[in-house]
Amino acid sequence: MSLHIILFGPPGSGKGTQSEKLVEEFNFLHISTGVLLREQIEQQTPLGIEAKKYMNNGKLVPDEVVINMVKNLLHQHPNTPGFLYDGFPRTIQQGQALDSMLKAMNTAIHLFLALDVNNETLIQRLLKRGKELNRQDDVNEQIIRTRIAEYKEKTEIIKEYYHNKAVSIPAQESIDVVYKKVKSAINQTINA
Ligand code: B4P
Repeated sequence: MSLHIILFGPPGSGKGTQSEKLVEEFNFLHISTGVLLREQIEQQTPLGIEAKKYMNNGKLVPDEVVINMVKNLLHQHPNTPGFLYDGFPRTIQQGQALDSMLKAMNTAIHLFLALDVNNETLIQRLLKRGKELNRQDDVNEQIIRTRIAEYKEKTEIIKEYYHNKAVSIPAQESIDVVYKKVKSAINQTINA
């Protein structure tokens, strides 16, 4: 049976960073809607051209776009040890769509890991990445603040939606310290 784990948190909380380490250690399939969207932008597909308008302004991309991307991936990997959702779901509608897809596969979310970091640290981390990688949505503090506001308005509530699967992880410390906590929560789920 494959595990289904959501890695949740505001922009800059370490979702992508922790996912990389988890994928290496547990061999999970990494489903990052942010990565998938940036690939579409890179390839200048119609989907990518549309998504770019939202992403570069710090706004969420429309639900149907991301839901379809995830749906396609779920059916392509029947034998993976686990699916790691990074940055998805970001709205209640996306959460409901994911639950229906999993129900149709006779499974459900096993663990919802919520990374907690304060706003000032988020902004500093993203501005630093903006300088290092020149990611368009990281270079401007106002766009970063819009992303955090979108998170507060549309995304944060998802933690309540998955409350019976949720584990909060204080994620202010170094990448390796946070990883130890994330890994321990996953091992507890595996061994339950
Ligand atoms: P994402 O690609 O998901 O990007 P993100 O939220 O900024 O976080 P990410 O996971 O990449 O970065 P991390 O915190 O690991 O989304 C980008 C955009 O795509 C969204 O704004 C939206 O427009 C769109 N989108 C994506 N999914 C969508 C969906 N489902 N619905 C609608 N729209 C969607 O790392 C940030 C930085 O912090 C890194 O430089 C890292 O090195 C550093 N860092 C991480 N942990 C640290 C630690 N413990 N200590 C110090 N630095 C740390």
